[in-house]
Formats: sequence, structure tokens, C-alpha cells
Amino acid sequence: MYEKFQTLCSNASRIAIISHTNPDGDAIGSGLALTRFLRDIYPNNKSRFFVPNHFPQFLAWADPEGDVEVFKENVAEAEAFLAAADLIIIVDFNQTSRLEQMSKALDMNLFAPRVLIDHHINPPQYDLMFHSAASSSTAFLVYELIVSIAGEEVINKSIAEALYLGMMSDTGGFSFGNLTPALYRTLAVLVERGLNPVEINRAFYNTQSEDRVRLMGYLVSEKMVVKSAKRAAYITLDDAEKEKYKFQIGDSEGIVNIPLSVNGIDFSAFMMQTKECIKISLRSVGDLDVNVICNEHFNGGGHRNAAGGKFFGTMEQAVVKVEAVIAGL
Ligand SMILES: [Mn+2]
Repeated sequence: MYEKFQTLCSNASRIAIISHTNPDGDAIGSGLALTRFLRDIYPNNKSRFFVPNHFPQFLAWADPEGDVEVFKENVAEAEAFLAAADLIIIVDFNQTSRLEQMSKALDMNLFAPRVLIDHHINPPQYDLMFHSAASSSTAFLVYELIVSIAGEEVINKSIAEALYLGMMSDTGGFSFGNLTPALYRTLAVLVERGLNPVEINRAFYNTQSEDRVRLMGYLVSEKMVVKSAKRAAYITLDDAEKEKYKFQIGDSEGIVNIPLSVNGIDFSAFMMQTKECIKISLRSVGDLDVNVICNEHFNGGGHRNAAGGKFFGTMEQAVVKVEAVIAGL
């Protein structure tokens, strides 16, 4: 499998690495790590990393060289590269429906082999797949791929930082998910290769806007509804509140996890009004499968303990629906 990946990469002159809409820390981290690695070992190939729309401001520090290309900001140029790419590597998602307009550009390219590196469940078939739903992040799968091909020595500080970003953000700072011995061994290697976790933790957690911190305080104090008897809680956020706190893309990141910090709560829902729908995020602790709940009720899915979906209707209707789900827990 690793040999086939090497053959595909060395035969390709234009490699497109792509990740999903509303890119999170794992999308940006795994994509950047792979892009930096491919540029280092195949310097004669053109490797470029595209995401459909902008990543949140609190991740800006992760891309000092501007290696993440935002499709929406330069559609013609991105389309031209994607259409003519001779290898497409898909990281941290597996349904091209998550690409919005970028999927059209991809559909134009019928000849490039497609490689998947991902940890989301139920992937369709790709030409080559590095897939494990048991992996805590896509960055961990990228790490395994890099080390299998080129060894630990090829990991420099900037690759180590990108890998760490993906691993730490998908596990809530190594507090949930599949925290395996192999993951902790990997962290040791990343530190050996130049990573300073303190620097990255500070950049990740302590670079929020004042409005965002105030929004979190408001949501916790005024908007969190706790159903102790059902060990459940939820938070809602509507357009007027988003405007009041100058909501930016990425500001909703992590809000759904807040209710889980209440003793005795192991199901959390976050509902956010958007132009299209009410976006639903669900989290759980233990055996409660929110992927199934999202599939059944909210046109979505994800993982057992973290999933998302959409509700088409008003916020009031969404709340009624979520309360009904909670009542049935
Ligand atoms: Mn991920």
C-alpha cells in the first residue's frame, strides 16, 4: 500500500491535496503536514493544498507561508489546477458532497487516481485508501504514512507542528477519542523532531478574539439548558446573537463540548442558525451513539461520540426536536 502511494506520487507531476469545507484543525494540520512532506521528498512535483472556504482565524498561525489555498478566493486558478492534477489526495473527509462548489472542479478531472487518508466512517471506494475509523485523527494516519515511507528523520519542525495540530484538535487536547499507546509514542517522536507543544497549545487556545471569549461566557451563563435527569444538555445560538458577538467562521468550534464539562452530563447538543438550516452538533461520552442519532434525525452523521447534521426549520422547532431526542435517551 505504501509502495503504491510512492509510485503514484513519483509518477505525478501535479498533486492536489484537498480537505473539507469549514476546515478544522485536523483538516488543516493533516493537509499541511502532507503537503510539506510531499514537497520535501518530491521537490520536482507540484503539490498544492486546497480547501473550499477559509479556515478560522484562530488557526492562522498554523500557515505562516500561506500554503493553504482557499478555493473560493481564487476559483479560476484552483479549478485549473484541480482539473489538470494527475493525483488527488483527499484528507479528513470521504464524501465529496462536503466540498460544495469545489466538487464540480473535481468532477471535471476523470483521470487522476484518488487517494483517501481519513478516519470518518463509511468511506466510498477510492483507488488507494489509508482509512481507519479507529484513528483519533487524520493527522495520525498521515504520520503513519510519512514514517512508513521515509522514516522519522524526514519530519522537521513544521511538519511536526502540523501533525500535532491535527492530533490535539481532534482529541480536544488529548482528552477524548482513541488515545492509544501508539499516539503517545508518536507525540514523543514529534517532540524529538522539534515540536514545542507549549508553543502550539498557546497558539491554539490563547489567540481568540475578545468577542469570541465573551460569546462563550454568554452561551454558558444564559443559553445552556441542562436536563439532569437525562444526563443531557444543549446550547442554541441564533443569528441575532451571532451578530451581537461579531461571530466569525470557526467561532462555534468546541462550544458543543462545553456542557460535557458539567458533572453527570454525557450527551450534548449545539444548535446554530445559519442561512441554510439549523446546524446540529452532537457529542456523547461512552456507548451512546450520536452518529446513529444524527443519521436518524438530523440528515448527518460522524463518529460514535461526535457527529453533526442539519435541521430544516426554525430554531424553536429544532429545540423541540432535540428535546424529543433527549426525552428518548
Ligand atoms: Mn479529523
